[in-house]
Amino acid sequence: VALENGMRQGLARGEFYLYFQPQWDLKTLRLTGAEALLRWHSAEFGLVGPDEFIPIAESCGFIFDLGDLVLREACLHAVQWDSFFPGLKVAVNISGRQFRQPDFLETMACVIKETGVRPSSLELEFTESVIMERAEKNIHALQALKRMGVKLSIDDFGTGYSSLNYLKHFPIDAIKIDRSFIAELVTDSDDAAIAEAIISMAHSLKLKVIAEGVENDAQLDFLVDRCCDEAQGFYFAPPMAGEDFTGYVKRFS
Ligand code: G
Ligand code: G
Ligand code: MN
Ligand code: NA
Repeated sequence: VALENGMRQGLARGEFYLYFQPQWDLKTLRLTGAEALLRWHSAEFGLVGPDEFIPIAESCGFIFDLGDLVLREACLHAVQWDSFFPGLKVAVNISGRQFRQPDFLETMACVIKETGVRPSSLELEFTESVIMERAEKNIHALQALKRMGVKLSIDDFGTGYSSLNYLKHFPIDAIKIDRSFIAELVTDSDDAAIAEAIISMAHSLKLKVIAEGVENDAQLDFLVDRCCDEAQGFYFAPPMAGEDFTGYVKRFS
């Protein structure tokens, strides 16, 4: 309850802001965009991580206000970066409760219109579990999002329950291999087999694959050899503040 009240005050005080982690194309070796990651620098509690406050925000409904802020901020940044790096995309994490909110599609359309973001520079990430529950209903919502022109991806792929049969019915553009499979990629033959299988399955379904949590050369070599499309992780850069990412984009544009 202390955190819950703290979050509401924190939002009013502007204590929430986005960090951005670069994503790179492994074939062209070009910067492709960034994942937006929410941060809370609380005057009262110090730096609080999303793993801690997102679940609380979800359970108390604060995620609606927070999700709005994230969408708007991400779009405003995307507009700015698109002006000197055309096509750069910004990926935004969408929580389950936010997605299930009846006016989510309406909010999305509003934010696109109000910020003037090029819809194709926006990628929405849904976790496997969010997409798989109420799968039939989700297909329609996802199709509506596709019609708006935004890209869609499945986050933390491989960690949840997933029906591969459903996967082919979802209008998804990309799959993100969870970093738990990348961590021991080179030393654990099971993780290597899983990563390899995800890449080949995704490509058979004409989906792009993004590896998360890439930290070293050996992991990168493995992924390049298997034709993984994109990667993010400390090997390239940690998540950084918006103005730092602006400098980063200028360096690589
Ligand atoms: O940045 P960090 O590794 O601490 O993020 C931890 C988790 O919090 C990640 O799983 C990420 O998906 C989630 N997360 C980060 N930012 C957001 C956000 O803006 N919205 C939602 N729903 N989840 C986020
Ligand atoms: O959405 P997702 O659950 O993937 O959130 C990404 C989180 O992973 C961010 O909080 C980010 O700080 C963290 N992260 C990003 N790159 C790396 C990495 O290379 N290694 C590890 N261990 N964590 C990372
Ligand atoms: Mn994510
Ligand atoms: Na993830």
